[in-house]
Amino acid sequence: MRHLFGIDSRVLTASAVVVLVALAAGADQEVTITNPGFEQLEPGGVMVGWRLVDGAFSDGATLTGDGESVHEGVGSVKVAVKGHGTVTVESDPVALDVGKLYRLSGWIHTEGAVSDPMSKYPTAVPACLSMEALPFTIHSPAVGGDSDWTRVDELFIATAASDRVRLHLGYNGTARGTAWFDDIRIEVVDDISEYISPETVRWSGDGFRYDDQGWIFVHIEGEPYERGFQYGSLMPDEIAEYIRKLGVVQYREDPETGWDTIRFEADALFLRKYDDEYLTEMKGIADGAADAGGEAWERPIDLRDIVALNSVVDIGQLYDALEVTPNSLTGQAFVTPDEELDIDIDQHKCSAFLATGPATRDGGIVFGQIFMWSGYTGMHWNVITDVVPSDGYRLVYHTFPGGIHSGADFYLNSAGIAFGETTVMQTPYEANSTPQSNRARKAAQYAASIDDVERILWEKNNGMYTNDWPIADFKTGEVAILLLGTKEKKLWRTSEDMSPFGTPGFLWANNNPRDPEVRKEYVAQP
Ligand SMILES: [Ca+2]
Repeated sequence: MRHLFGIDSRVLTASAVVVLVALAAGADQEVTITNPGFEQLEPGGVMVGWRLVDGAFSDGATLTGDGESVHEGVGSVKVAVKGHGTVTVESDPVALDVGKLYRLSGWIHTEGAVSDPMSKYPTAVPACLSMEALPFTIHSPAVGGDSDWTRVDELFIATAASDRVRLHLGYNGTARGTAWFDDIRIEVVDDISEYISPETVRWSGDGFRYDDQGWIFVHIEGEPYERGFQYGSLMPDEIAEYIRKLGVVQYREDPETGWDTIRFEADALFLRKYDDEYLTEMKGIADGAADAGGEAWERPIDLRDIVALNSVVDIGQLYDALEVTPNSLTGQAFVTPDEELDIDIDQHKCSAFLATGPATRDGGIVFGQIFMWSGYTGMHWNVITDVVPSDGYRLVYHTFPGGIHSGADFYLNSAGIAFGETTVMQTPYEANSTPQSNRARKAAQYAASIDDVERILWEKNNGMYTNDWPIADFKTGEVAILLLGTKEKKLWRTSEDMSPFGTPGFLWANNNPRDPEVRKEYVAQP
């Protein structure tokens, strides 16, 4: 290793200054990055601590140390593309605390840096900073055109204990031109108000809500009625708007009548099947929303509205379920194998995978799921609800305004359990049982193991929303998929026989009911 351009005395002085500044700010507040100011080159001109990322640069892209255009010190890093292209440069690993807030910053100078105007989604940007573990949507503000040295920064919450800084020219698409980077820093940010401005946080008792990049985060806690009241009072307008749209979907010409139909169905079939705990929570949501001015067709939101809102998924499955649910004349009616193969296009819904042990780089669990729903009402599924209940585990789930269950489905709890769901063909309806929305929520609140999730989803199963339920236990590293029919179920788990998967440590769900006993439920039996 040698110092860039051989001016050792200047480099030593600069290092001493950096050390003093770091001590003044609290030595643990700055994350160590190798060669953050691009002052050091290996023999042969290779930049110490930074490199091009394999597979993330186009032909002719270059990374060089530069001593002419610098922000501080004697060197910077210069990246360029040939024509339109892309370059990603990454640092040596940096150590972060998962869940902690950091600020990534640096200086960028560009000449003729212009991104591809034809790239629509994601939107291509010229030069910016990001972290390897962050999704492509999270990066610093971009610098482009002919720009003098410009400071950019980006707050992020660490998602990996070992991450890398990334420097981009042509990110989320291509760009042309040249960019210089210098003085990259990562600092711990202790004050959460730098990320979420206190003025944007709304409170209700111990509950609060804030909005971030299109998502609504709502935290509620306490006894069922108390936490429900917090929930409803924190999003009356969103609940009202979601109700209105569900009414439109049901009956476009007269949405109020459409919604009354859903309310009647939910009241007749499901309201009395919810556990006391969840009915009480929904009563709290209704009262909280009404208290905060939430209205449906100029009357205050009430309990039946919130029960209907939370029963929409169960109701939606009834049409298919009744096709295969027996009555006293059943015996002639059946679904032929050919008909079963002729799966309607809208049967192809959410998909998910689980990987662990031999299927992941570090042996830990990776859980991925996509959610599919119509866009008209689906845009309102932008709520992340965080519940600290008086009984059971803390749980976090992705849902719609006023959802006591996820529906999406995506749950995490403080016992280390995560589970999701992907739809398969609907099995029969079991009228005298508990709604799936109740069972799924209960599993998320009370399960501490894969066995618990299976047991709670299975107990008093009403058969609605026949699903593959991917389940992960982060305490043990085990993952599983539960195919839950109405009278039949099948669990595959990585600690046991995984036939017919045959992929060690890897399970997936793609709307295909793999178990023959569950498939038999598609034929209505007398
Ligand atoms: Ca420098």
